[in-house]
Amino acid sequence: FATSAQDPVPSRVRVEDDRTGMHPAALRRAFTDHVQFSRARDFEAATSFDRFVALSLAVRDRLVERWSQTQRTYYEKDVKRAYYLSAEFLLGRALQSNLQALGVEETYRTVLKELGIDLDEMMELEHDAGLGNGGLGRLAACILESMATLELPGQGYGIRYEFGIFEQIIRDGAQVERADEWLKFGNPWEIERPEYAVTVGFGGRTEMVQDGRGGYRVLWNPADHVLGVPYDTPIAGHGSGTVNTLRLWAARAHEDFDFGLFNAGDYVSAVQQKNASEVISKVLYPNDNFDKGKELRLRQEYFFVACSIHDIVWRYTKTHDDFSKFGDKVAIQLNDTHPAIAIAELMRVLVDEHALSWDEAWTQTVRAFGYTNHTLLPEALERWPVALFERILPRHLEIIQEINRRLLRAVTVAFPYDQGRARRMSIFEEGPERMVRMAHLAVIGSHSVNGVAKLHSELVRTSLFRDFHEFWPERFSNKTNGVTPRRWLFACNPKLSRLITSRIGPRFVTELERLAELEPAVDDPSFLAELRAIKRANKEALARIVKRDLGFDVDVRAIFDVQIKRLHEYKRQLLNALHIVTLYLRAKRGERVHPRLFIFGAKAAPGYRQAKLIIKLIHAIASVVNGDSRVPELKVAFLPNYRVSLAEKIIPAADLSEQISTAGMEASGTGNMKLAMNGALTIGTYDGANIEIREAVGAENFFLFGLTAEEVEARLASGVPGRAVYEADPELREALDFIRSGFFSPDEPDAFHPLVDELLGRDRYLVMSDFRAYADAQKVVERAFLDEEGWSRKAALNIARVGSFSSDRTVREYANEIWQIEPCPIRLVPEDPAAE
Ligand code: 4GP
Repeated sequence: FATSAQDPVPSRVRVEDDRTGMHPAALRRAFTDHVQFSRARDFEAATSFDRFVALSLAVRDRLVERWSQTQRTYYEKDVKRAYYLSAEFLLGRALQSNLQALGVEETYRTVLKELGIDLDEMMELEHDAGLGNGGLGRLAACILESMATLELPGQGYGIRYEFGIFEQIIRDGAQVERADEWLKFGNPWEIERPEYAVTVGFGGRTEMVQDGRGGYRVLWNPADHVLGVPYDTPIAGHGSGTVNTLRLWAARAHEDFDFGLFNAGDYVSAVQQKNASEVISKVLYPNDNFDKGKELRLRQEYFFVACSIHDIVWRYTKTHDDFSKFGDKVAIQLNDTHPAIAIAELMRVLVDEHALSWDEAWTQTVRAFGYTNHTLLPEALERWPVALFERILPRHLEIIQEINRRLLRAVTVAFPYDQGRARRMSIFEEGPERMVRMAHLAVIGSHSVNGVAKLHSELVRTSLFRDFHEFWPERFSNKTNGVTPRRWLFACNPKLSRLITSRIGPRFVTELERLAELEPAVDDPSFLAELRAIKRANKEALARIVKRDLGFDVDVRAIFDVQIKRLHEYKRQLLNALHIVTLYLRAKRGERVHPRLFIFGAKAAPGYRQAKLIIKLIHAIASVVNGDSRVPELKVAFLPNYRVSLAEKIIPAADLSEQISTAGMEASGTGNMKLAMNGALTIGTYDGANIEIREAVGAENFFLFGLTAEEVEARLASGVPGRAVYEADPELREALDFIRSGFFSPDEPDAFHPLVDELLGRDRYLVMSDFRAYADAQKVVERAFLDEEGWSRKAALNIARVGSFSSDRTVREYANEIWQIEPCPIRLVPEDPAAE
């Protein structure tokens, strides 16, 4: 084979064949062989999708050796491992990440080019793995990637949803949902492992039986069983030899799922009932920051938790005869309360199945668990009716009652004259319907509780879990979120990465703090000019997407003003919309406004009426504004089906990052970090990680506005209605009047009255209260943007100063302060003795 690319493999790696070799010749053979043998296609007849799968398999082969070696090393060294339990993993695409992790992207690009294939086009064929709603699920994906890059022994556990987050279609300016058939054409990254299937019980009864040692133990006889089949996905570290595992469980009917019907000869009904079990892993609940309390959701949670705890205990007992070291070898992180039932499940397994005493089991359980809280919104806190719990998980309810009994005894001893405290701290909420509070279970059963940004962790301590913090102050800490710079800078913004590399070398990719070395360059006009040229090129690329998907031209000199995140009232897309209307009316009056393109990406939960109406309003405004040839300076682009792979295209093109939540309501935010890392300036409230971003980049490089969390609390308590603000602000009044009059919805003039009524009434998210400060801050933005040089200097400072928002920093903090795990470097085999 004639080859043109350089061999990127260090000389000590000797293995060199079609399955593992990194030489251009081996990469080429691997690809063409997979087309021929895995897809059974002549090269000429292969479709582009065949090629995508073949390339993915060739890349996967190269991960497999490292994957096995990683798992073997962990086992041999008997290292402590961290298990990340999460109902969501919003992974996005894998091909480019894996190519880059292995360091073969450029080699493959050249090899494919010789075959007449464009790698970038090929990467576009991959369907996003959308097994999450938003921030919480994407954080889980960043954390796994950072663990592998930092060579930390870790594993993720979750659910292999057959349908991930729904596909959003816009029809007549409104959101319509379609099922996300991400597995329709197969998933080249996963490996099914039916041999490790786990049986999970539901329902039934408990009884006391003799334990054979003169005592008694509890026996749970579940009414139904479901099988959990694991599917493993490799999570490769960038430039490390580590490949960790994400194990996702799929529900299958258990063989005895309905003996009765089979015996009665009703074969067809019996087979039909298989569906009832398999429905458990069918679909991701599409709610962000909201708990709907559905029975099937509780079943999903217990299903994946029971499988995962079984797996963790099984792995531990392979190398240990008793459980005295369980907490030394196992850390389990609960990504919010969705997997919190794991605390009761581990107790059940240790006490009922392994005959530990309650105290021994509880000691190991608390040592193992850590809990991360991701939201303070009351509607998101999981509470389950006791009656439902008893029906589905009778043994777990007994265990939770015992956990609670012991807690309340301890609380009463510590605070003997404080009756209210025991009631407030109880796992059970009394009322017309008794409820199980999952957050309380999570706090009581974990040695560590953390929030995800400084302000949020402070509010966790002082409001949400105030009593618990007084009782166990040492349990509480902060772990500010981060994002992986591999995906959110290196991969999504190759031009900027090249510029950074040309100035400070490539090590920022795994050591993001090194971005600080760019600081001297912010006063170098040639650096700033290059930065501007890159932003412009990225904006041109996004403009082509807008043209392709929405059909209109945009001026790349406009401010690209970006709000991309789930549609939620507390995130206040409505505030942004009111500002657009204000600018539009100013322009109509002949005032000068700088050209702007407002870019939105947002899915609304299918059952969230106000959120869907806000999407409709944005489309209605877009249709008027974009169609008004007398106001050519303003355009509104709502890009449908916002998802990880779309974010990767929008973020590098953003000038302005909208982080405008009601203060105290956005736990952290992570899009704010991604946008700043790519040189967008933030307009934001004093909320979540915005506060820390502003501290890092400098107040003069951040557009702050609005009420503080304390002021929000006070104002909500005193109940200032939106109408008072409306009366006092003529510009706001005009904007709202236009919306209410049906100007943007002539066919349906009343369409947006529910939104206006909320604003003029309760205004729960203080959109009205913050409007003037926001509109004024936007004027400051516009002035700053007119100063090209000044703006790019601010952008450069944002890039240079966001080094601490890497998920590597976050994961290091979890590893050192919560999990107590250490890096375990993987030596690739066989080593070349000559290289030693
Ligand atoms: C989200 C928070 O809303 C967001 O602020 C945070 O950055 C993210 O978690 C990761 O910590 N919470 C959820 C949720 O997505 O459903 O609670």
